[in-house]
Amino acid sequence: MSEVQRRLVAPPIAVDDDDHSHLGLTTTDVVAMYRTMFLARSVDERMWSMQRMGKARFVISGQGQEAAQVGSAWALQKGHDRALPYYRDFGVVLTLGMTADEVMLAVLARPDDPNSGGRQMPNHWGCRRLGIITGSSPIATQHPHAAGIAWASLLRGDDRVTMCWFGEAAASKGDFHEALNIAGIHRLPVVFVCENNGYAISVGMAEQSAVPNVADRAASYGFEGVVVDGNDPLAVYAATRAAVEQARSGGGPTLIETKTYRFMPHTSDDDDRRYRDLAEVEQARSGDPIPRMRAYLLDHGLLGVDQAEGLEADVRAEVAEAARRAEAAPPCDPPSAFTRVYARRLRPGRNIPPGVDDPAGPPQPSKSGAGEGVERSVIDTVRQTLHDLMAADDRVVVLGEDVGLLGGVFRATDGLRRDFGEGRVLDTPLCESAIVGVGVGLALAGMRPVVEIQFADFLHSAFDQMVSEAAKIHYRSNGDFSVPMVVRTPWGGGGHRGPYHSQAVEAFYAHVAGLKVVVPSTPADVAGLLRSAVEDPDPVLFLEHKKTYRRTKGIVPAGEWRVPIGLAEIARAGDDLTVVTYGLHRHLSLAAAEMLAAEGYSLEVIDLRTISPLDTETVLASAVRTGRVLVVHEDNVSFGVGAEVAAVVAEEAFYDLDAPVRRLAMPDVPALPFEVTLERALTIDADDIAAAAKALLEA
Ligand SMILES: Cc1ncc(C[n+]2csc(CCOP(=O)(O)OP(=O)(O)O)c2C)c(N)n1
Ligand SMILES: [Mg+2]
Repeated sequence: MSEVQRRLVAPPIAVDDDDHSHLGLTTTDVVAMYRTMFLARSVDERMWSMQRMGKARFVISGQGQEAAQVGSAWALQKGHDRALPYYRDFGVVLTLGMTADEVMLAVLARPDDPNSGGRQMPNHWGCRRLGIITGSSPIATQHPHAAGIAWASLLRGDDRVTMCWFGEAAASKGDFHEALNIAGIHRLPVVFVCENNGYAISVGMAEQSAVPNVADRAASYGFEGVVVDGNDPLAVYAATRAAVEQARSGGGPTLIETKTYRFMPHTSDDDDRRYRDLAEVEQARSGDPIPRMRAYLLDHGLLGVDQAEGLEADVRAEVAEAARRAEAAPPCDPPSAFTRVYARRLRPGRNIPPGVDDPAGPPQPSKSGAGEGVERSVIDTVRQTLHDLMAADDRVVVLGEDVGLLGGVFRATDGLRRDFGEGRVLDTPLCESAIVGVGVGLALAGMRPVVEIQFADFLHSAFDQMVSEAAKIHYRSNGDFSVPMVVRTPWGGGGHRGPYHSQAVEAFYAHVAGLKVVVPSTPADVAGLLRSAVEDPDPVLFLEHKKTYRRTKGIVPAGEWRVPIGLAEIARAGDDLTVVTYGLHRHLSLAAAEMLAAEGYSLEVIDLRTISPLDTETVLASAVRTGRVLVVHEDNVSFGVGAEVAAVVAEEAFYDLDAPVRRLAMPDVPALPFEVTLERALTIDADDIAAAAKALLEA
């Protein structure tokens, strides 16, 4: 007998062993539990037959795991607590109030599916109304969200418990470990429920883990891990209820591992005969939680055979009716594919046909405060603006490495902990993916997190959380969820900091619809854009050039000064050539313009300020007027912002140009070297800009 088989042989339930009343469950409760398990199974079976008939394109099954799902979800307060299920969790979402109709709408990808309106594959659950948080396909990304949501409960004292489900493969991912670490450190009110079915598609437990139990991992994060028979809903309920009570009363997290089995192939695309014997599956079916629970009800006299059969017939009829209604439901409307990209669209989406986009008004410049104000450096402006925002709105919290006690390695958050306390200025462990992921969770829970990533170079670790989660949540949930999170990070070279403390990262993120990318470089813009970013309902990447931190000073207008996201600034007006730039190179381009003015050339300098959404109007109007465009940035030349600006100008202002668009950017080498002369060989200064502009003027 294999290890999997051995643990699947179910311990018999003794007839006189009345588990449920010891657990405070009434007859009605356990019958309802059975009904929900049976409903999950029936929906699942029906969906497979619809798939075989060609009605459903692709299905993911939960058969075999219903006890783990229903038993655990039963311990939550519906609607009050927060749930982050994974893709097999029919039993979880049905327990929490999703209807068979809604599940069937998801299976058939109909627009009225509350989970995603057909945008995601089936089983990618999410329904704000039910406290079910939108989930995605990448394994384990939901763990940091769960930690963030639980952290929000702790900060607000709202007594909610967050529960996060996953397969055992998730325990191999960094996000799992990073999130459990944070949950352990802060004793967060969260329960992690692993449905260990023994396989990650084809890979058995022995090749996934050197320790036999996922629950063993909890010890290294300072909380308890519990192994439970996942085919016994009452055992699962008992363990989960205890964990929920502990979490609710401030006792911190628990990791529950339910040992269970998946009866069906991984998905309708999988052929499980390639990696397991049918005999093993048959053996596992002898521990099937559905007949087992049924036997419990009958043996305890809680249900007669006729009643059980009646209940089952009712459920089957309910599912048949749900399937019929879902099949009859209208299909998706193709133009809706363009909508709900942003919770607040600031500019019309590129290549989105007119008339179908979300409404967008061009951002308006702020009128308040102009003309007054105080002089500050960029770093002081970041700090002061964060201070003002935190004072005005207690949903604003700051988190990151060293942001608390130290005030950040650049001191951008200095004094915030003193003024607002540890609860709102959260020093995190070194775990960029979870820092951003926790930020996503805090935002989903209604907070306004401002995440600091110590150097932009280390944001790469959080790429998945940025592009698969933060950027896509509004779209994938069909607008049901949004992520009002700001990720601030110092970027850029020229400070002799070598390959890993110098990078320009804007192009990676500007490519991703759903994110907004802001790159201010004057104190007034930093203040105004940071306020706009924190108030914006979408995720904003806020890039602060390190070389502007202390050397760039300027007047910051008083009051609630806002600079709209998505609006470039003409930093210097001119007639002969347009320099399009941002970041430190705004200042260098202005210096170059000054140099060339002495030679009689009139340069216009446009500071984009926002990379995405790009202010194409300002760029095009200038290009049309001057006929010459030079794009300057310190990121590599290929596939960057310069390429985008050049393409826009070539597409829309070609006949107004007097010369080809040129790019002045870092050559395609991987990074800026540490040694000063090597670094200088790759960086662009004002002389380089002046020379490139002059060459283009004379072209
Ligand atoms: C990050 C990531 N890598 C790979 C995949 C493809 N994939 C989907 S499910 C899966 C196995 C997951 O196994 P487990 O977490 O144990 O859940 P189970 O499917 O067994 O319920 C894999 C490899 C993915 N979705 N995400
Ligand atoms: Mg598995």
